[in-house]
Amino acid sequence: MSQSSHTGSDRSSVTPQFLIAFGQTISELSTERIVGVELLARWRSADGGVLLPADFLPMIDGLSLSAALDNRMIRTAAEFLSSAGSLIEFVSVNVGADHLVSGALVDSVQEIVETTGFNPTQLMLEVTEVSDHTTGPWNRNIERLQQLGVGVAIDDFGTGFSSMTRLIDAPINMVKVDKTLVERIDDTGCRALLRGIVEYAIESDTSLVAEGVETPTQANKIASLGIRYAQGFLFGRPAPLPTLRLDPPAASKLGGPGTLSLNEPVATATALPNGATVYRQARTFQTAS
Ligand code: G
Ligand code: MN
Repeated sequence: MSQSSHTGSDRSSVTPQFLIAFGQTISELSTERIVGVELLARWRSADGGVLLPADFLPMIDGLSLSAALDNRMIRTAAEFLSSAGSLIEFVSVNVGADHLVSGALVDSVQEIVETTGFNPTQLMLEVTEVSDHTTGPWNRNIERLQQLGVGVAIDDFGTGFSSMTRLIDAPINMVKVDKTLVERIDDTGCRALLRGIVEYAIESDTSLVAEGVETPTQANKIASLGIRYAQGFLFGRPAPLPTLRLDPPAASKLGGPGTLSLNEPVATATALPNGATVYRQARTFQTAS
């Protein structure tokens, strides 16, 4: 960065202190329970606007700054888990495939686990295959993360370079089915392929998340195929972490009747350090089949 040709104001727009973390919830379809939160990096620009990764990633040229962004988000995940970790099962963070393949990611994660003391089994790292990386380092570093207790998810599965052989060679913990496949859920071929992924997930104990679920119809079709988890605007839009609601919805998002579960407490309240109170309600829903 010291050799950057950016002007002063441009530089301030890519200075890490303007990084903010949004979160988007991930729900279990059968219960509509919120099981996880994906952290999404946003940058506050110099003029006060919010930049999406598509806007700022082109400014991050080179591995070292994008690795710094990954590490910063992993630290944010550790902080978030210290306040909300008892309410959810995991927090996921998007990391660069080059960062994973280089091995530096594993070293950083290990250092953050040691210095912050968060529970590594509550961290999921999402990686998107953007090119045909060498299999050896890819598999080895995934295995090292898993040995630390950290989970690995393949993001945007079904598009780009994500390949089936990767899944066969290196067992991962979660597959996130890309939004483009969710949009084609009525397509016979798409459904057949997804059924295959569901079989794979059962066989290898991999969690399946459908991404970009926007309608109750999509959610019900996804659920009936056997995909367990979903994420998308239907369940919650990305929002700044302090405003994120982790309690179940008051009414079923899938259109089924909501029923209170009688064998669990009606609600437990947890005070967060930011002063907000999170109510976790024991509520189960029947999904329309
Ligand atoms: O590649 P990845 O899955 O990490 O991308 C997450 C991005 O997808 C977020 O920036 C978020 O704003 C967007 N997103 C999440 N859910 C939906 C959705 O239901 N519809 C659309 N159009 N975008 C979504
Ligand atoms: Mn992601």
